[in-house]
Amino acid sequence: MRTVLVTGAAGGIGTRLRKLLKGIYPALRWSDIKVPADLTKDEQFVKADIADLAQVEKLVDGVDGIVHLGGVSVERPWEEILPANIVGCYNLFEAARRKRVQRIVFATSNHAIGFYPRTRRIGVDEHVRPDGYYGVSKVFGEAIGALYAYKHGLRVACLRIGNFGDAPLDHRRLSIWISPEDLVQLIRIGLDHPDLRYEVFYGVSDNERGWWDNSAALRYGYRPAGKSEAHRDAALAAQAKLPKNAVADWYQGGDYCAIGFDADPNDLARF
Ligand code: 15L
Repeated sequence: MRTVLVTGAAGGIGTRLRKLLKGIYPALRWSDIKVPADLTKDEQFVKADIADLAQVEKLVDGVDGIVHLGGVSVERPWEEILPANIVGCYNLFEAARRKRVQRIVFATSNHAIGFYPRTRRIGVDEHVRPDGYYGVSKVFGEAIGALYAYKHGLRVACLRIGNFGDAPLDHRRLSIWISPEDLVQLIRIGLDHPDLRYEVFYGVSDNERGWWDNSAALRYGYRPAGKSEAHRDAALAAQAKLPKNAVADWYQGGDYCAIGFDADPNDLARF
């Protein structure tokens, strides 16, 4: 991997990666729909709207690998998700195919499987259970990744990221937290591992309370170092200040599951 493009450079994860990936790959190209406030002179930045295929084709020209973080990163109305996350994701894969990019690491999300109860341990072979339009867009990204891998020969790693940050923020995040360094490990596996064709990995640290079987990532050499239990007291103290919600507290996706929820809450424990 010589030249790596990272989309979503101005977002929370992109902003951290701009420091963490420096020096790992010879050339890094950063992109976003808006210019990052802290952009430095030595960073190569291309402003682009991923909803526009012509712009994306130019953007990916000459890169070997892409880390696709761009698009909408939270639950939003369908009208916002469609151009940024569905059309944008198609554009990214299609432009990569046309310009012969070898690899894509796609940032999917725990919200692709948010409607699994916290009592279930799941791997990557269960049915998806998206918890909103955002989650649906991540399922779409995982699917188009598989299509372009098996039909067009791209190498694709989909990282179902839990919650990225220096520490887990609350009770739920104690199960799904991923440290910045562990995410970098997974990105490097996605960009560099010689045996990879298409995989879905959980973007999660080594959390005692984890809900996900991440053996696929472990098989590829992932050795997470972060442990959420080290931050337990602070996370539980923060949780104690949050309102309770039967739906959000039951499902892995938390608050996203409760947005617009109007199914029978008595069914929670049955499904
Ligand atoms: C995500 O996918 C979001 O991008 C992030 O903002 C958080 O909401 C995270 O999931 C989470 O579930 O904590």
